[in-house]
Amino acid sequence: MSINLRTAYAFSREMYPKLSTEHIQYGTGGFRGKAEFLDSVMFRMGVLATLRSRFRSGAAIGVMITASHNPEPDNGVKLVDPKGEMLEASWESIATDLVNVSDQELEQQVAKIIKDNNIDITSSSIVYVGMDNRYHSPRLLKAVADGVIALKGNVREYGIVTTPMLHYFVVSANTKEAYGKPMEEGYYDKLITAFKTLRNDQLENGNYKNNLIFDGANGVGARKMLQFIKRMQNSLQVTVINQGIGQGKINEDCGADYVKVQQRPPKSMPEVEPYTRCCSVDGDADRVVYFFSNDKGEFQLLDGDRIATLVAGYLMDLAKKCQLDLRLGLVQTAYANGASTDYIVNELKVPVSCVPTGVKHLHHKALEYDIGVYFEANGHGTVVFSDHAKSTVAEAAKAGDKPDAKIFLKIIDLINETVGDAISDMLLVETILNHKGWDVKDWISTYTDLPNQQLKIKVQDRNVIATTDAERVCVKPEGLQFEINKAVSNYKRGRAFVRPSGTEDVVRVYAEANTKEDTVSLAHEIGILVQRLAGGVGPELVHPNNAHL
Ligand code: NG1
Ligand code: ZN
Repeated sequence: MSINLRTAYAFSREMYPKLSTEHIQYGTGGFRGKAEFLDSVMFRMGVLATLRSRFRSGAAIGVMITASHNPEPDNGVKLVDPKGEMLEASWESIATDLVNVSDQELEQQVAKIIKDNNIDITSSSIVYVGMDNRYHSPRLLKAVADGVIALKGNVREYGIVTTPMLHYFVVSANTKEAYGKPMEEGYYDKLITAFKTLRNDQLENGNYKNNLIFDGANGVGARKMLQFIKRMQNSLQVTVINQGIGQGKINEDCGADYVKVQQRPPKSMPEVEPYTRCCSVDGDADRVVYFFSNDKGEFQLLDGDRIATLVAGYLMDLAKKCQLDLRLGLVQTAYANGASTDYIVNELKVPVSCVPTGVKHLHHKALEYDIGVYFEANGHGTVVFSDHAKSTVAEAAKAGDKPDAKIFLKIIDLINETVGDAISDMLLVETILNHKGWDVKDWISTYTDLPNQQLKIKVQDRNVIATTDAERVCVKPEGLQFEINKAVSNYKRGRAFVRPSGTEDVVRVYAEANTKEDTVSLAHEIGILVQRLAGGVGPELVHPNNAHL
């Protein structure tokens, strides 16, 4: 097989010219930006995915086209490595260099990647491509596919799928189907079979009622949930709201990010009984948070930290009941509510570690345990099991004398270990609540969240902020951390940090404190500090209490 690269680049210049010279970076969620500027990025990512597949001896590489929880005009692309993990860090910079070179330099840059990595460009390759349901996604998918074809690679298009489905397909293919069948039906089958077995016809138990409201964020998760419902035969009663298609824009006033950050239900929320269990996923269905309103009509959030503690507690009990000596650990980020960390340390007595934002950091750390539970507060997370854990549980289940080991085995099947999966996580939470006979009141009473708030601050260049210690300490610009410490010291149980977003052109501020009022004030103070010391643009932040003045 010979590849005429020159023809490929001429083709790319005409079909996918680079329209913007603004530098973009492969961040926490790959490349993100306004969809109209992404065609050349997509073409080049098709090229890169093919090279990566060849570099990894022909293993399937995934390319997901989505801007996750971001608004409809945005889109993005991220690559999935052979084991289902996010693209290896050293290739993130290769990706960044590749999308930033001019059309004229593209040929040379690709040649450099091939040479530096000693890639045999005639060897076999396969790229799996999926997309969310944004209207520009099909156009961008074609650009990725053309990038693959330009290098005479093979491409398999999955059409509209959730991000975790694509990760599952990649892993299934690369494990020669040991993990499952790399097709949509294979994914439904695996999860639904495990879920139904675990429910074992006990659809209600104690306080647990078989009834859930599912906010699909007008995204791909809504569509896939409807497919689940068709196949689940009422083993879970779900009402899907924000289904997309004529019901609103993706993530607009709904979805996991809106619910978590705004701390309120989706705008389109129907009237429901107090304490009705509701959950929201994001646009590509890799995050989920739960919520409900109490009998005073107050909104109550059960976020990723709650899911993590629920899951870790349950798995710990299960391991104990099966008398299995497995090391369980929990991984969080700085966004985890301080109260959840206290609960994990003091009540669950599980080792907990804090890593920088971005699922790749959490996933990586979780792999150090036999059972690694990781969740970002925003609801992105899963559980990973070591080979030792899997074989120990399988042996115990086979021995037959411990019925809980059979449950444990099915729980492993129900979990999409490849990446955070909103639907799989939701099915896991439903299973645990059912087994415990818990409703949302029982669940939320495990600990009391500290009030918390996030702000986005626009600055000239967000990279003037540099952090250390899992993003909890700001080392640049000089003096900012000193001022943050000073502000925090005035608040009981106060904690705050700042970091540049990896997916949006903003600096994020996080604050928590003993009361809601204190939290709002602390967040405001820190926001002003960022504006003053890190090159804020636009008008100075107004304290919400003065907003009407
Ligand atoms: P950035 O924009 O880097 O904060 C956001 C989320 C991450 C992760 C990525 C990927 C927060 C505070 N940050 O990253 O947790 O989910 O998007 O989509 O929620
Ligand atoms: Zn997402």
